[in-house]
Amino acid sequence: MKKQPTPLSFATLFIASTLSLHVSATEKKLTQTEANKFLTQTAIELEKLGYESSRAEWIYANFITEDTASLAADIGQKYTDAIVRMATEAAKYDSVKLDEVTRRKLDMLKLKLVMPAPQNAKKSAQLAKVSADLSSLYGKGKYCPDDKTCYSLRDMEQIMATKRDYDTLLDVWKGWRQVSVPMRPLFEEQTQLVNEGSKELGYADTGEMWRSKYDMPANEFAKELDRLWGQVKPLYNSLHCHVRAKLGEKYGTDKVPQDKPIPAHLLGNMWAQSWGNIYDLAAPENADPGYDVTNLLEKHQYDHTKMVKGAEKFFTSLSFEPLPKTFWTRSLFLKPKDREVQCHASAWNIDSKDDLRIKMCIQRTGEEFSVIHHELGHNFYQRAYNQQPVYFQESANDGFHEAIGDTIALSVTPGYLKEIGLLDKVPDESKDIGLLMQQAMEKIAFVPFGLLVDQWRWKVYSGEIKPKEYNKAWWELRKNYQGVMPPVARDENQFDPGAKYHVPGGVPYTRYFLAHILQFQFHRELCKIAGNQDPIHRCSIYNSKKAGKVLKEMLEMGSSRPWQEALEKVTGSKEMDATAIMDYFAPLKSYLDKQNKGRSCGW
Ligand code: X8Z
Ligand code: ZN
Repeated sequence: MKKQPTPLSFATLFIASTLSLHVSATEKKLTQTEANKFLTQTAIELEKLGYESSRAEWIYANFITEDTASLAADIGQKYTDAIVRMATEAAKYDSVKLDEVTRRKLDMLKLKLVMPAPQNAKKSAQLAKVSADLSSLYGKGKYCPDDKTCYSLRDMEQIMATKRDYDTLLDVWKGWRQVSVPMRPLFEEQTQLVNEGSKELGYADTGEMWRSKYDMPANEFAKELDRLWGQVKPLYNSLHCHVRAKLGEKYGTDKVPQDKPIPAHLLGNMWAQSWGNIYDLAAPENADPGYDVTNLLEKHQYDHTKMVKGAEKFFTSLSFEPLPKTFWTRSLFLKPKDREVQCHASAWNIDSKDDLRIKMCIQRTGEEFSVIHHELGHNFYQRAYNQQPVYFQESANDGFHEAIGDTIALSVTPGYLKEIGLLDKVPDESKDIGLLMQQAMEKIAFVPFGLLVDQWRWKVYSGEIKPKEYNKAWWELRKNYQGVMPPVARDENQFDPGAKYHVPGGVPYTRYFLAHILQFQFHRELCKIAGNQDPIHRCSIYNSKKAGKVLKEMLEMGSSRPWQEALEKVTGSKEMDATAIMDYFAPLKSYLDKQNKGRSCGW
């Protein structure tokens, strides 16, 4: 279907870059006045189209049938075609002298689409259909090991998180990857079509278009990512070494060889993207904090509403307004029993004003409690920039959108849990290594995964990875960045990238890598503003109106200014910087390096 707009396409990102379609301004004398007129008219149309397509998309994602898919695809096509037309029109002003704000609005428009359709009705309709089919395959995906049993993705994620039997995990890991086999030809076709659309808009390919959204030249942005990854890599390698050793103790070094990548099904997560669920296997002796949030939620009988209310309260404690009444009646919190829904969590602002909603299939776990904070971060951001012109109703860059709720979740510390009555006693500092280990297994483990998904897609879009090597190239990147390997041989009959939501969903992934760097930068600075004196991993900004004020000011900017200025607002710096994440985990790094003495690390 149309993945444009995705729930967060209103979070999808556009930033200044100079796209030149070589349209001469002299064809028709274009001026500042013409540009203003064009932007005023276009804004009205954009608002109308956005509203219409959000509603269609919402219904589809909450009620997946062939009919809702085809309706959403039709409206998605109309939306995409309109934006392609607007972007083409906007490019006609490339060589016209304009004021800064007008220029930025036009730039945003040119970069608005994530999956641009070719300017040919048949091809555009085909792109909408193929995208809808991809998304449906994922949303409806199930694994039925026998006639009587069928597992949803959620069931399988639960198994991956809690079971420790090698073969059970392997079965489910392979089972979920059957879902993506039929996606392969659709993905290939989608790639061709969006590349054609991107070329028509003046980009070499879709990857280049995606990289052009960051207020700097596309190739510099790619280098920036390498630089940030280089900062985190030593810590990742230490964590990898330790976790592999622990897995070797658990499963035997024949199953987990100590000089090879880790088998991808043993890390507690369907995609091996975060490892917090197997914290128990790596928990440091004598430094375990002695509680986990899942148990606390159960003990205190938190249901889904109480979990969402709890997360909302954090935001209101910073002086954000409570969520609107309609949020509570229109959101989807639980997996319905009677119909197919897209369970992958998302946050929406249907009318670009205050019709905020989340769609999640909430489970009572600590991990999901964090995801709720993540989603509400999107909602509070969306509301904060709703006074901006429609062109700037976006985050500073897409990493910012993904980082806000996570920043708040970093403040869900033992001290905070005690304050809200979930925890009786804050463990003393001797237990901090346990907490940091848990956190690193979530956050540090994620970093290379956050990077590699789009390293793969960029190469697919540029043609460097050919369809006949989709899977091979995927597993090479998984090995190189993450040091994980498939537990059984994979080949080109499979399509393992498609087993990750954002690939069939057409949602760029680099944003999550950025978010993991940014959230620690935000946390460090907001803690300073809140007057925190504790070590940074013990800081909670709960109740700090001062921190809330600065955060809100940044969110209210939307994408009206380059992201560097938004970052500066909170952190005083214009650079993304991984020293914050490294500082946060510094005590753990020393611990890991001690543990790893005498082990051979690497793969
Ligand atoms: O997709 C998400 C959010 C919705 S924007 C739940 N995340 C990525 C993922 O699940 O793969 C959050 C972290 C990474
Ligand atoms: Zn998100």
